[in-house]
Amino acid sequence: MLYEFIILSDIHGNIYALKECFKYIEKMNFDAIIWCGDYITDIPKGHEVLEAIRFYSKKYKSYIIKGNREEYVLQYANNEHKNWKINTRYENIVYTYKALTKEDIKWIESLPKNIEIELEYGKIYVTHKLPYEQIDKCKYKIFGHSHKQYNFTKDGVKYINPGSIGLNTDGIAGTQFSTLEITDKYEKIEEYNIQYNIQKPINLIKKYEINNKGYRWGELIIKTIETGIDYPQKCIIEYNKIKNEHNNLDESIEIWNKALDNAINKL
Ligand SMILES: [Mn+2]
Repeated sequence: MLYEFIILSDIHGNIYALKECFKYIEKMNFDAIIWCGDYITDIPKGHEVLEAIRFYSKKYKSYIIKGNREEYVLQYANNEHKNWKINTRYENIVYTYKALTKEDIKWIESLPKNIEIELEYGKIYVTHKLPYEQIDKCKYKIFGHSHKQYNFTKDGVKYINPGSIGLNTDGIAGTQFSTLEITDKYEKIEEYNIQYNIQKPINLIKKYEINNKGYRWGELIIKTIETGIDYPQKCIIEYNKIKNEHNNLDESIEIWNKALDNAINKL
């Protein structure tokens, strides 16, 4: 038997990048799409992305799991985080939640955290974060989360991270996915890096005042789309550094914005 999979992950609300990838994917031969989580937050088209996944998963056989961003939104929806509000560091989650429908929430609730796909060649284990745990009869571990595209073999298991559709941190201004072909004679992994019109998500974020006031998360996301460098991470490192220097344990928007300016201007 021959199996061909499309593997994609970490869309982060970037409907434009997702649509661009599907221009290529729709011309390919494959058996199923493996969706590795983090479809929403950051770029404010979460609802549209979920609609698109539901559409494509009716058209093509799909294995779909949830990522940590879906879990955060579900936790917020279930009132588990009383301190997650607009004008806090968590507003990205709050805004994402507000733009979703009840159907969207129900749908992400229905997604599993992991999936096992049984093939005669062994098992494919799909989860959001790099899995260290031993999985019985597992030949492939497929995951996302780091927004970096790579694959390697360890102890007879092939690890595949397809990078990020919406917000890669591989240093490219573009979108990524991978494919996996398995036969009884060989296996083949291909990594796609595709240019698209990054002005579309950037202009969208700029239009959303909510992304540019308060904690200005949108500014970090724009820089990452432009460069493929992890600016949110840089900002968080700066933030913790300043907080430690000043022995300040409280959440502070002033410190956050100073950290953000440092992160953006330093490079
Ligand atoms: Mn993630």
